[in-house]
Amino acid sequence: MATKTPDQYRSPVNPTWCKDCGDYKVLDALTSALAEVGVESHDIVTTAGVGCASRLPFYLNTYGFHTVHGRALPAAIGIKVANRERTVISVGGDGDAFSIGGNHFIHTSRKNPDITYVVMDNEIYGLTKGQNSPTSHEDLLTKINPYQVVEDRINPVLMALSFNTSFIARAFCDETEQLKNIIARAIRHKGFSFVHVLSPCTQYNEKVTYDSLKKRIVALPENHDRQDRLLGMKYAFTQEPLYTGIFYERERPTLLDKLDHIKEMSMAEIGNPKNYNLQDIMKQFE
Ligand SMILES: Cc1ncc(C[n+]2csc(CCOP(=O)(O)OP(=O)(O)O)c2C)c(N)n1
Ligand code: SF4
Ligand SMILES: [Mg+2]
Repeated sequence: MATKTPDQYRSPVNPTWCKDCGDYKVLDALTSALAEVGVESHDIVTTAGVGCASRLPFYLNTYGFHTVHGRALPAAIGIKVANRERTVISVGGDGDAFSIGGNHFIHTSRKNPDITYVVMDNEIYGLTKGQNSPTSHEDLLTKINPYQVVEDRINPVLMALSFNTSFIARAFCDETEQLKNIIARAIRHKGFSFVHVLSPCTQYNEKVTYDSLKKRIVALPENHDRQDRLLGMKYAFTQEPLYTGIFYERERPTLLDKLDHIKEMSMAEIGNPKNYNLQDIMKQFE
């Protein structure tokens, strides 16, 4: 297999993101990770919902599906089940993933399909010009919450740990080497892998900046036991510092493993399907 370069995974489309948007760095890290893993462009499918972050598949030289808001994951599951050889990657923002699409995040974790989900969290709805998202800080006043934010914020990594997502990591987009390594490992992981990326919006969230994040983040201890979900929760619960790295990583049967098993069991029960007669089945219900 010839060595791949990140450029091979970029489409000719120029991103419409604002200057210095964190998502550029995620795009670079993702293409570098794909080059490292070495998967062919035509074997990759990316899906996204709606938002600035969700525009990412346009900039990739892969198959892509820009779905509707919050529906990147169900589309990805369908694609993986129908095309098991494909590498399937979903991307999106914090609003897309945890607000309108929050429900899918829970149930995708339960199904454990072999797909990777990269969420670019800027703690704001960027595309629609700055409304609070589920990860926004309670002090962030915006046009829709000019006096006080009425909802508590959520903690995506802690949520994923409670859903037993089989690979869970957090990274800062400006730590490009760490982000690339984590995404590459997430892609190689067999099962549902979630990468929570801290990715500033330079237009609509002046509280979450490169400088403020740089001051808050600390890498997880090198000897962190990634199989220990409870320990992962302890680190995820901590907000100061904000830990980065792989919190949890444990493979278990994937959705396709389970579907294959069901198929085997049903085949064993009915024998050769060619000999099976629909009329005989219908008679059971007469
Ligand atoms: C069903 C539906 N509801 C609302 C919208 C409007 N809308 C588009 S993007 C978005 C939020 C995007 O926020 P996020 O996912 O955090 O992405 P960002 O733009 O911050 O990267 C909303 C509410 C929509 N497109 N469709
Ligand atoms: S509005 Fe924010 S999230 Fe959207 S492209 Fe601009 S900087 Fe990035
Ligand atoms: Mg956002």
